[in-house]
Amino acid sequence: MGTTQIIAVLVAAVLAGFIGWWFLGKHEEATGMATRNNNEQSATVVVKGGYSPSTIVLKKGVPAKLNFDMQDSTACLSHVVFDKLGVNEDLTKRDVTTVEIPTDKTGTIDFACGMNMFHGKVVVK
Ligand SMILES: [Cu+2]
Repeated sequence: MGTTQIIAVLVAAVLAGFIGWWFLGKHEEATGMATRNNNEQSATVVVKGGYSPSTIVLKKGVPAKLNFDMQDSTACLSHVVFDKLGVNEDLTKRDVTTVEIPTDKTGTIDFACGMNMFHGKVVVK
């Protein structure tokens, strides 16, 4: 192997490592667990250029509240829409807007901004 080939292999290895780290890191960051106490669970979603975390895992059968912490001033994210639940909340009225999530059955409940550009989901399991 010539020097050029060795360098090419090294660069490829570094790139592969970086891509792996990026995806794993992202994945971890994107999922949030709800905190549970007594017979209630809640989770906070920060709204700032998107939803963080964008996936929230809830436990089935425990009443759940999602607190949307509004830190974005663009019109795009001003509303949060849960199509399945018939919820369309204006997040600009309060700093934190609470949405109650039914947890009577397992499944995924999607939510999005008012223009359907940013997405998140609640997974009940
Ligand atoms: Cu939008």
